[in-house]
Amino acid sequence: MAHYVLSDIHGEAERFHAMLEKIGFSREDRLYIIGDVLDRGPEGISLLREIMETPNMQMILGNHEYMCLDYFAPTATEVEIRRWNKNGNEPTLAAYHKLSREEQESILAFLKELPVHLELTVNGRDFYLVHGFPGENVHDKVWGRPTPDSPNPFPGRCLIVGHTPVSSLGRDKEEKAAYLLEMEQKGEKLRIRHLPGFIDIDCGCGHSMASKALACLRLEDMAEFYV
Ligand SMILES: [Mn+2]
Repeated sequence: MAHYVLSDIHGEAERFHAMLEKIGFSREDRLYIIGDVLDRGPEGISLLREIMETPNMQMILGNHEYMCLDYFAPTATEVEIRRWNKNGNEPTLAAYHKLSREEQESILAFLKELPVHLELTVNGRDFYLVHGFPGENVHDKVWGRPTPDSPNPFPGRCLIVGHTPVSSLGRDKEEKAAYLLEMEQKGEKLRIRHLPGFIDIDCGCGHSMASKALACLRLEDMAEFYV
C-alpha cells in the first residue's frame, strides 16, 4: 500500500490515466488530489465523476472548484460569474450542461463537502496538503501563492502545494517566458520543486506550455513520477 499526491489535472484525463498506469495504482493505495481537477482541459467533469466514485481517491478543494461553486451559488455576483468565465470554464460548463439535474446536484454537493486542506502521517512523517498555500480562510488557502522563500508555517510537517506552476514560482513574466523557452529548446519537462519551506508539485498540466507535465509524489519515499 502506498500514498500518492498529485495536483492540477485541469481536465487532462489521458495524462491522469497514464499516471495511474505508471504508478500501478491499486485498490490498496491511496491517491490525494490537491485541487484543480476542473477547467482548461476537456475532461474535468468526467474526471470529477470518476474521483467521486473511487473510494481510495481523496480530493481537496482548488481555486477552480471554488470558482465553480461561487458561480452556481444562488447568491453569485457579477464578479464571481465573470471570474470563472475568465478562467477556462468552457469545457467544464459544456459537460455540466449535458448532465441530468440529479448528476449536476451530486457534483455540486460533492464539491461543497471537499476539505480545504488535509493533514496526514505516512511512515511517521507528517504532511500538510493544500492547493494554494496555508492561510486564514478558504479563499487564502485555495488562491494563496508562495514565493520560493515562503517559510513553512508548520515546522516539522512537510508542506505540499499545487496551484502555482513550478515555472512561475519566483519568476516574473519575462523570466518565466525565457525559462519555458529554454526548457522547450532543451526538450525538458517541468519538475517538482523542493523549496526550504514547501514542495510545489504543479508542473503545468492544462496549460499550453510544451514542457508541461503531470507530476505525482509517493509519500513513503518521496519518489517522483511524471507523464
Ligand atoms: Mn489552481
